[in-house]
Amino acid sequence: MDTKKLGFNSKLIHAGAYHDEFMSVTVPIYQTSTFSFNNAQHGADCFAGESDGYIYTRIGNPTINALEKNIAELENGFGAIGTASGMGAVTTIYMALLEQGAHIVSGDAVYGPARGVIESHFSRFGVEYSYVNTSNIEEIEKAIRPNTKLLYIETPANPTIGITDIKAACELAHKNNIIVAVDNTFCSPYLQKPLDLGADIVFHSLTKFLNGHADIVGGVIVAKEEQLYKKLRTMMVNMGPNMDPHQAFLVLRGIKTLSVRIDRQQENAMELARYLENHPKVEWIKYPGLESHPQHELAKTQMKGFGAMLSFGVKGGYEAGRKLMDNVKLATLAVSLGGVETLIQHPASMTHAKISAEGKIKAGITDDLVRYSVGIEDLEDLRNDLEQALAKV
Ligand code: LCS
Repeated sequence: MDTKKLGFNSKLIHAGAYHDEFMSVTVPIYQTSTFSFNNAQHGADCFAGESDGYIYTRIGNPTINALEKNIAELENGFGAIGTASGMGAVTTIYMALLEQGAHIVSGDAVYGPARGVIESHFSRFGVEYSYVNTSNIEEIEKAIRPNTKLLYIETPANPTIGITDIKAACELAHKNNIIVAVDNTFCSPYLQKPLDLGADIVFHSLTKFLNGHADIVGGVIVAKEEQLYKKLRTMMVNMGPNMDPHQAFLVLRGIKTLSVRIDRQQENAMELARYLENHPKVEWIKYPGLESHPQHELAKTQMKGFGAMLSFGVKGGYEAGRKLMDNVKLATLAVSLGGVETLIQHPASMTHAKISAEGKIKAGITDDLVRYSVGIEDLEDLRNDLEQALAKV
């Protein structure tokens, strides 16, 4: 069946899926490291790319391939590359596109290690970097140098929930021959399609919304065009941060319920954001669905929904935030996000701890910022949980 013509919810279930010789309804787990050849010529043809046969799981595997095809269709890309983790996707992109002397312009509020690995490691190989507030297109423009090769955007950003105008950023980058990669982890393709807005690459930590059940770590890269896809795949195959078949199977299972999970999560998120905005002990809150969010209008045009991630500060700063985190009972104090269970964490001391104090201030990762990933529990229970915890602050 040509799944390309199906609607998004049908694609979630059917894109990339196939039936094996036993007509299994779900994609089986091909838990094998290697695949046999019919004869020596067949082996040579597979290596030469003249036969479709599988060779070795780092290079390709039917279960992983099913997931890659599924996500490539969801993101409207040419092809996808599964990786061992979201950071495996990030570093594969960096390795493929940043040579010695190249320059990257990146959002300053991005997942901490995506920034840390450039500042601490890629710099050792002569890669130059500028971290700017990509919500402000002028800041991106000012940072561009003749050797800028990659514009790296995360929107909504982790953990500030800042939003970048993907279309405007891509127009600017392309005028300067710069490739644009967008981290779509906070939205998933259900809420935002960066390739349709002009990006060259979109990638995810599958660990979050796409899998949705906090039981695997994984990543994926989707390229809009064949040439870039091949370059990224070659890098992944050579570097080795490949996905595992069992991991791919679990993501294929999780992805089927993506839209129903996110519908419920963002419904809860909107109500909780309104509740927190009106709470006397809450100093500030950032959620794209609130009129008070500085890029609310942009969010309305770029995103299909406002997502399930919110950040807020409690009056009394870090100590008050700690009190809140120590007193919630239903929300779990843990890093990661996007699963069916509600999680709460403190980025300045946890996920973004490695960014310098100065870098954190510039990026808006304040000490009082508490990040809250909304799950699919009953809204009343989540509100009551926050209410009793805030009462103790
Ligand atoms: N991109 C974003 C936006 C992320 O939030 C994360 C992980 C990654 C990439 C990296 O993916 P991973 O390798 O973990 O699959 N974010 C985390 C977080 O906020 N808390 O714990 C992990």
